Amino acid sequence: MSDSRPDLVIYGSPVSPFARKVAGVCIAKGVPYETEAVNVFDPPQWFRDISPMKRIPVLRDRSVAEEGVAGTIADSSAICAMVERKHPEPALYPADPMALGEALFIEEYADTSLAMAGGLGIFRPIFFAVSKGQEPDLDKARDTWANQLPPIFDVLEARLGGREFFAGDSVSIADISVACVLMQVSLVAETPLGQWPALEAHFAAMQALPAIAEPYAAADTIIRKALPTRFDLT
Ligand SMILES: N[C@@H](CCC(=O)N[C@@H](CS)C(=O)NCC(=O)O)C(=O)O
Repeated sequence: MSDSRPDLVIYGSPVSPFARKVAGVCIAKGVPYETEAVNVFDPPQWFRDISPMKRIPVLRDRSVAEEGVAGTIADSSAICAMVERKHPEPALYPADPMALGEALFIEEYADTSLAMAGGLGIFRPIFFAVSKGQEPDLDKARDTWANQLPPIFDVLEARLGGREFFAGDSVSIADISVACVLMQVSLVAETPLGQWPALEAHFAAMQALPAIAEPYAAADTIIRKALPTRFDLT
């Protein structure tokens, strides 16, 4: 009897922008995957063993090993690079050395600066409070939208330089990373980007891609149960 299960399992939740990034890379490449939910705030021992930084996502490749540390990779950037090598088409990392470097920098910038501001400054103060039955910290979220995010959006706008993609001439890991992290804000708040027209156009184009839209829809279904409408932070 053949095993019809996909090789790849994403441990985590679509509510994580980093788990959505990995799912997006798989979708863009047509690679089947499963998602297995893990409560990262109180993970079981088997998950602590495969996630030394106690973070989601972690990927398992069942074709390598079905349990234990073997066959697992922690950290979305490491996972996406591995999936690219295993499934090279369509390429999501530019071949040109400079464009590759630019793509990896934008991925890192999204995963750190943008994620810190959007996640810790907006998503968590709203969603974590609401899911505990508390009032959302809208002052903090509004301050983040007004003061912390604009300089980051300025950088992204400048790096786009009016182009369609952040690096190279097709969708890359940079575009997927920025969209997944920015959508963490969209899960809980409106994201008016009129001041940054290239970023606004990029964000709209990315949201139309199944690689971005499908994992986001899974997260949105979860979030909307606790938070029926998004906040206006302006
Ligand atoms: N650099 C990591 C970041 C992963 C990360 O921060 N994940 C969050 C969820 S979005 C997490 O696991 N947080 C657990 C915690 O804060 O204890 C990656 O790209 O995978």
